[in-house]
Amino acid sequence: SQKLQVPEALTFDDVLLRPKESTVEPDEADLGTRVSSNVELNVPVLSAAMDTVTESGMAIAMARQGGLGVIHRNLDLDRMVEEIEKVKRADELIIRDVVTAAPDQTVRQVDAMMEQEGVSGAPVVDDDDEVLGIISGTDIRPYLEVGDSDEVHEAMTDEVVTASQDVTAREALELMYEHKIERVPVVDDEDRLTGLVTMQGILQRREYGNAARDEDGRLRCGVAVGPFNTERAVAADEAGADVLFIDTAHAHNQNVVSGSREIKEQVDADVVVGNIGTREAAAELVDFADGIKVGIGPGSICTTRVVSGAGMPQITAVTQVADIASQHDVPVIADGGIRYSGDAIKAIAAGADAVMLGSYFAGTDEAPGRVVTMNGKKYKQYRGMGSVGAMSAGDDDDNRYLKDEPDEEDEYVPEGVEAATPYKGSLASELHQLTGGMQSGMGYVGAETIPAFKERAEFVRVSGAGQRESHAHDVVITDEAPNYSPD
Ligand code: RVP
Repeated sequence: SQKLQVPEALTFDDVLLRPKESTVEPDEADLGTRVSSNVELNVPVLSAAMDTVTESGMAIAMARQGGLGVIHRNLDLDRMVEEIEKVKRADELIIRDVVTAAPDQTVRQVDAMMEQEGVSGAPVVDDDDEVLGIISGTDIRPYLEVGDSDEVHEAMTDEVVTASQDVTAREALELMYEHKIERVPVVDDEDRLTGLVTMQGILQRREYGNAARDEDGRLRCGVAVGPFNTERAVAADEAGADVLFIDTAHAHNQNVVSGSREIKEQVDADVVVGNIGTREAAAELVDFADGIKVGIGPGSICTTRVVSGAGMPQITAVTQVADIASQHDVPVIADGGIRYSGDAIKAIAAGADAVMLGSYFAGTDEAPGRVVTMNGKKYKQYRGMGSVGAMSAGDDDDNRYLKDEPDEEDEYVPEGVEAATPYKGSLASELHQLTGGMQSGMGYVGAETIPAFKERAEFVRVSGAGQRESHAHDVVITDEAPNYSPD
């Protein structure tokens, strides 16, 4: 029958990169890319919009390393705004959430407050926010021992060096040097406090030279939103999100397409739409989307293909979408199914500009959730956003996998599972392994940049025997490698 004359679709394990002549040393390979029309990254990697992967902590860490975190949407609107603001403020030169003291507080109160807030000094302001002085541990400690009053206005330094709102890092450093101080309050024309620049903050920004930043030097931040909630999308945009990810399981659905178009018209941020996995779907999105995300069923915790019978193996899905998207200069993100750095660079070879990972990062310190111990091994929780747990946790009217909110838990038809993943330590070291492996792939193919690599890379098809040969085989592994554990 005609029905059975079907095309074949391939995934990561079906292919390998064909080695080519090269003059590129892996550490010279440049991973810079574009994730959407107006947002460039130094590292082509995104952390998944999942409630066990990305909140502000992960998004800050990802952006500092040059990638992008996409905050999940199992959060109410206020929490979402807060999380975005935390990322946008994390590395700001001028801290806006300043811990302040009042002149008539006692030094003991201020000491306790500074300890609790984790700061070592605070501007002293009156009821109108006018700066009266500044107080630090150095002022407080001797005062607690030998002072005869215990009010802040006695103990504080009242000759305060302040800066105006347009201060640069260089100017702030000069003030600090000249006056031997570590923090400079920022004031408006009426001497009212609007922020604070600290030495520690300036040094921290230097530490992350590869960070993904906006034009104002703030960290980049992505956030997932539903296709039918324009209010939420507008709030995310106003909170400063750089990229909105219209987060659906099947974006080649006409309601999703029109909802996404509507959102695109209302916001300044870039709008990435997904997920899809075919050429026809890409053709629907290229004329308005700032980026397209690919993946129907490849995720480690995803059961969509088994539950619904629908899906598209990821290498074929990415090549199909990239065929169309590249003609319209729309970036493509390969989302899901990446277990090793080799998978990530294969996704780029297939035509993606960046990759999104969930399970790879869920075990890191920066992912939400705590470490649990089972049989002496450490794990962190990792669950699909279409799992019963994640669907019932969200108050969302438009969960990605939810058709109609059921009254009873057993009425959900999940497309994801709840699981645990080995605890892995810091995101920075995981990402180092991931990007190091990707650069290695670029070395084997002989391409110094991501665009050049996409052009030059070719696949060979691998048999089952070839795949067994690829993995460690016929040995007993005695020491765990940082970037490999057999499936
Ligand atoms: P992985 O990296 O293989 O763990 O896949 C993560 C991706 O899986 C997510 O970015 C998302 O596209 C998809 N996902 C998330 N939840 C579910 C589900 O419950 N089916 N799938």
